[in-house]
Amino acid sequence: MHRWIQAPLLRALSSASSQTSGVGHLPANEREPAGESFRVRTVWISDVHLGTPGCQAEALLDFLKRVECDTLYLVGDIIDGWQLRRSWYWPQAHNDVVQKLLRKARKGTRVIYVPGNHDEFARKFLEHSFGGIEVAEEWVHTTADGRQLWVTHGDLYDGVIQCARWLALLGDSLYELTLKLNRHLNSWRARAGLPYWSLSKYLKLKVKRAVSYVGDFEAALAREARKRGVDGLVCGHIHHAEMRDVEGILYCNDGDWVESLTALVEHADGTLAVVEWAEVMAGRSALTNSVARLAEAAQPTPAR
Ligand SMILES: [Mn+2]
Repeated sequence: MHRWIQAPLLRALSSASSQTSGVGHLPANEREPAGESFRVRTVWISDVHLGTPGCQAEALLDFLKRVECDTLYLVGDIIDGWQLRRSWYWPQAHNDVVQKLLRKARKGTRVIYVPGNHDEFARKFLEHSFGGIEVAEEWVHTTADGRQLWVTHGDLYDGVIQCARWLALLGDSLYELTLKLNRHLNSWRARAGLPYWSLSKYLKLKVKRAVSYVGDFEAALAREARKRGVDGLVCGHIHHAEMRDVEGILYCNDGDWVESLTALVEHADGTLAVVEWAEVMAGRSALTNSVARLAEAAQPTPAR
């Protein structure tokens, strides 16, 4: 990574780790009470793309605020070095995500960071730790029921990235464009009272399914997992959360936080599940609205 990116990033990371509490500003994640939270054994998130306007940092903060876990895996593309190299974009919410992650590490969550292609700069720090976050090239996780899951971002097994980096970079710019359209479309939908709908997700599924890209990716990873003698794998990279059997290997993809807002979790008994946070948030606001309507209806009519 270029030094001019590295310096502000490291500054952001180090100021976050040596948090001066007290005077004035408290990070957003420490201002609000925890509210309703839930506990799982393990959480996997990836493809957050901090440093890009597409990153849905507020939704991720909402998730991180409410989830408690023993181990948190950051499965790559957490910080988008490719985008930051083109233009610097680092709003407060993105800092808050970094601070929240460091805070979790400080408070006893084991945080393991497996870098991806957009944050390949972090691969320079393999076997090091940033404020308690361990950086590793890949990992093998053992579930509570004894299954072994290989954890990798997945880009190393992506035919497009491996064979034609220029195509990957072009695809990246087109992807940014659809994300931009997606933001405009959804701010319009929000004004019209319609729920969030991902244009980019829709287009990508159409296009990539058509060229059997997703299938090839899944099969390549399952083959690698079999070579390693594990029961399954957890990856990210293609921004499509999924859990399915691929030739006898459990393929899990934790999705992303730019369009689908998903995470993979392991419950105390070893059961795995994909969490769709957009749905959780929509459910919550529907509940808040109906409670507000009920409260309104219960108001006595003022006597005249
Ligand atoms: Mn990736």
